[in-house]
Amino acid sequence: MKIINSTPRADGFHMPAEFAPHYGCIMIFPERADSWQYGGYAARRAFVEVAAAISESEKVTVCASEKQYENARRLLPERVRVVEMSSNDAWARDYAPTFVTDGKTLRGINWGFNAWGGLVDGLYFPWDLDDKMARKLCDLYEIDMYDLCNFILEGGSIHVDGEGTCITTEACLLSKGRNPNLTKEEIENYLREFLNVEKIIWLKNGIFGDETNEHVDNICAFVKPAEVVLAWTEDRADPQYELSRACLETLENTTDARGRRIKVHKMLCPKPVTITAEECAGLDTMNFAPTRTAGERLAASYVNFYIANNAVVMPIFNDPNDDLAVDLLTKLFPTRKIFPVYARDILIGGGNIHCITQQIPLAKNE
Ligand code: KQY
Repeated sequence: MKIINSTPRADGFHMPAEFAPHYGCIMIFPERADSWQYGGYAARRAFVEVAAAISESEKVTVCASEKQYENARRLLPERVRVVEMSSNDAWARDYAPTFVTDGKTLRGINWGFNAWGGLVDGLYFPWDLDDKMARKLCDLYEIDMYDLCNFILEGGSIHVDGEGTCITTEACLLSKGRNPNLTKEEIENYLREFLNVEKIIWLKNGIFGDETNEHVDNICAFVKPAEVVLAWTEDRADPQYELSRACLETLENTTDARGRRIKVHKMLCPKPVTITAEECAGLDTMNFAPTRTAGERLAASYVNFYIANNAVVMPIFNDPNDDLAVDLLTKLFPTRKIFPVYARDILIGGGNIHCITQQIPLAKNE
């Protein structure tokens, strides 16, 4: 593995859209007991369901700690590769590499990772093992890497259409805990150079209470070029209403990198999902403090789905709106099988199916 000192833009590489063909997918097995209730027992079952669904149509690698290796190997289907690798938690979207290609070769980007805000408003300390994962994974896949370890960015904070457009949120990328010394223009330049995009669409906010400072991947996702789904509520009394309405206004009043207007499909959220006292009792403390409090609202959204080669793996919550969300994705992805996964146990960790997966695009010579 070589470190490359230029940029993907200079080298003719770009980040493809998630709906473009994949070589595979990376996941990490969950175990930390202050993130996942009751030692992660139920979360591991949900991760296994996700990995099994994705691995029907692409190669899945799951990284597991030495302690969880045997368990992961036993629970995951044989077609899933399990490798032993240390991490602090299980958010492959945020700290596996972002992959770029020139259509022939694959390269990785190692963004800096500081647990969603470092010592300002980060979610755990330390995060050093997570931060090393992109480099280790580039080694594992034998690909060269752009090292951007001084620029803090998580994969869940960006979505691209593969045709020059990136969507992100101001709440996250301009937050004080990430790159406080960079201006919005300087941050845009990093995105232009490293994702190789022409246009960045800045949504103001994401999902209410999303502890990542409101990653875009929980509120809005491309389903094809110039077409997105947007997490929505019709309840004007819900704090989510204003956040989603402002996103809609931005999306309706902009064009993408190719000058196209963007078609927005509203995706109704489930009713507010709150954590129970029993679930909280199953979470270890962090620095002697509880990581969640009973009744706390979790950032539940159906938009946090993963687009695999032949499937869309989506979260459901045992909510009357589950069926509407399944129907919408069935209509929007007519050639893919929709896999709903009951995802409450992933949500309790602070994210969902998109946050625990990272696609590896197919470079044409593979
Ligand atoms: O990308 C994500 N949504 C990860 C959230 C991490 C939360 C840590 N408890």
